[in-house]
Amino acid sequence: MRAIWAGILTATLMLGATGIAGATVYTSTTDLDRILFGTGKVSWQQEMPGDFTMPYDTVNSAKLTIYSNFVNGGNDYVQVESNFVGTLKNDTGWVWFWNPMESTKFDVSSSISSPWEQGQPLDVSLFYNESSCLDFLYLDKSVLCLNYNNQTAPVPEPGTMLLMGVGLAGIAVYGKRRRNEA
Ligand SMILES: [Ca+2]
Ligand SMILES: [Ca+2]
Ligand SMILES: [Ca+2]
Repeated sequence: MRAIWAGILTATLMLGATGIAGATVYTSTTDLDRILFGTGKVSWQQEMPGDFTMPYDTVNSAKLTIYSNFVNGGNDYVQVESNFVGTLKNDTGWVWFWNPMESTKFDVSSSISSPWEQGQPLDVSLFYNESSCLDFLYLDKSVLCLNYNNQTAPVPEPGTMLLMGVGLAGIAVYGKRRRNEA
């Protein structure tokens, strides 16, 4: 009898304690497509997976790639969730009419931290400085690649709650019997 109660209780606690975990890869693209002159700030939101929340989910890696060209000076700073993550790579194209897009990859994993609400986007800002004569930069798009362990918040189901109740009652009865026997 004792073993049956212990088995039910263990199974119940295991069901209630954890959801299903697994590494998930998610990507989102934000089209920016703009020419920036002088100095200033551009902000945008990068979509995050709809089932991502913190606590519960954990980030394995998070890379944000920004595509741009005609970038000069190494003074164009990228901020993610209020953290500076680096500068845009200077443009290496030298032919005006043939200028391939440059990509700069930023590690933004430390910018994604608890608490993170469901549906909350990633806030990104670019502080640009293209202030020399006739200077500008072209901002094309940003792409997020997020690898995370998706875990669901434990939601006890009515059946589980009932089992747990029965299990606890069993322990109480068992304990009382032992005391009475002693
Ligand atoms: Ca989740
Ligand atoms: Ca430039
Ligand atoms: Ca610059």
